[in-house]
Amino acid sequence: MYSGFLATPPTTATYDYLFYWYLFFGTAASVVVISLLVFFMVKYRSRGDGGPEIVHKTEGWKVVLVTVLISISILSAAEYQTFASFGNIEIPNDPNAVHIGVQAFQWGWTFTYPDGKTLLNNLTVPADRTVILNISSKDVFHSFGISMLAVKEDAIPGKVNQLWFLVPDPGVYKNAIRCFELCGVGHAFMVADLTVVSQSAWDTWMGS
Ligand SMILES: [Cu+2]
Repeated sequence: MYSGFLATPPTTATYDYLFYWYLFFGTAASVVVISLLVFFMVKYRSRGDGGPEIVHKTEGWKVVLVTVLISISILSAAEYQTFASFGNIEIPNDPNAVHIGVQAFQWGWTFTYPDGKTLLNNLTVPADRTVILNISSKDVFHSFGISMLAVKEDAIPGKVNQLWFLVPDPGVYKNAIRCFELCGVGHAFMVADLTVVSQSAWDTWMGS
């Protein structure tokens, strides 16, 4: 949950939007299908020998055509919504973005800032600014994730994976970051805090 935020971070908003879109059409489709099933079960239930004769009022191909057209429309719209969202998921081309290095290890996280400073298990970022993380691992496979921002990326030795996010408002989020790849006995405790500071506090810290 991200209920602590005043404004919804764009990464979370993207996934929420897609989730509710699929939830709406998935629910609508199930309501139509289950209603028809129940309706026909009742209408054509066994009445012994004295039941009404079954009459086909519509030619079969018309029903098939309409069903196929409706299915194609909904699936095409779903595909469009999904691909349109990719623009918010891919790493943005933002010259003002802050790049931070993330090194996973058994069992914790080292964050390296633009000025060379490093912090252990504390990711500090400026509010309302694009943050791009360059994620790698010192030893085994790990996975870096922040559930409330709906972001996650594998941390692989010898490889750098990127993810991005933006948090609109300052705040401290305890244990918001955790490892999502079983990596040894310390895995469950492989957490870190996310500290979001104002732009001026960030500038002061970077200058110090
Ligand atoms: Cu782990």
